Formats: sequence, structure tokens, C-alpha cells
Amino acid sequence: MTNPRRTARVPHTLLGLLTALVLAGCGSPAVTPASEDLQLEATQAELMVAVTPQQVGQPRPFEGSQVIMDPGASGGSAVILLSTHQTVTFKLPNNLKAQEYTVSIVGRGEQYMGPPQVSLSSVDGPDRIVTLDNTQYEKRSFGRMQLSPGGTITLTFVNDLYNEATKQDRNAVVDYLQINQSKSGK
Ligand SMILES: [Ca+2]
Repeated sequence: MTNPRRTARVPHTLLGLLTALVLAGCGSPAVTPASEDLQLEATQAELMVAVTPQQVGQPRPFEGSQVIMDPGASGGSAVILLSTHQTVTFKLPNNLKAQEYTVSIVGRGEQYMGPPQVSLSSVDGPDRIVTLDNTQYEKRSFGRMQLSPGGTITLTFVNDLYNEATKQDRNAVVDYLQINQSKSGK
């Protein structure tokens, strides 16, 4: 199974940190060894932002998705989505068998006046949404969907909220995406 290692697009100041993270992670396989599950690390995915992001709640200066160091995350790092419409896009392996899979996110939410929500979109079917009302990393399933080799899956933060006065902020933290052949997603 191939493991496409892609350089994430992050703010310039984080490039050095990212390089260190990538180097540190070179020895650890991204595929879960104990099963047929496919684990796609968010820190190796592409980070993209819509050209004209629309803000929910208080407007704030543009901030891009960022790689954060987090001991609780797989490999010690994760991706934080700070603003509505920020995305992380996962490239599926070219040798993936075309069939239905259970797609799950492992992530957590930074709560502020309610939990963050993340939508999943692919070429097949309507968007699906999960709610990250968990403050520790947990797996949340988007359900079954048809996946194709070489395709992409995009996660989008859909409901940011930010209080300029108190600096309280709702954010979504993505550790990895799990592609599972079993119907239960376990
Ligand atoms: Ca936010």
C-alpha cells in the first residue's frame, strides 16, 4: 500500500516546524499495522482555504490551517482548522480497491458556545457532517461511502465562532482519517 507523503502548505513561519515533524515521522508507517484499515494523517494532507472564506460570528483576520504539535495525536501532531471553510484534503492511494468503505475522522473539538462541525465531501454523494463535541481525540464516523483509487476526500470546518473581546474560539482539530472496510467502522 502506498503512502504518499506530501508537503503540507502551511504559513511560512511553520515550515521549519513542519520539516522537523516530517523528519521525525519518517520512521513510523501511516498505515495501521494490526488491520486492513487505512490511516491517512492530516499532517501529511493538503491544507487549503477557500479563496473567499465567509466568516460565521465575529470576523477576524485571516488565519490558515496550521499543523500543531500535540502529544495526544498520532505521531505527536495534528492539523487545526481555525476558521469556517478551512479544509484539509486527503489523497486516496492509487491502489485502493474501488468499493464502499466506512470513513471516520479521529479528531477533537475546541468548544465555544457549542461544538465545531466538520463536513466530508467527495465526488460521490452529498456532504456529511460530524460534530466534534469531544475535547479528547475520538473517532467519529461519517458512515459508508463509495471510494475510488486516486480520489480525494475533503474535510471542511463549517461553523466557526470567535469572540474578539474574550479571544474564545471554536476550532476543529484533525488527527487522521480512517478508511475501514468493515460496516461497523470498528
Ligand atoms: Ca476558530
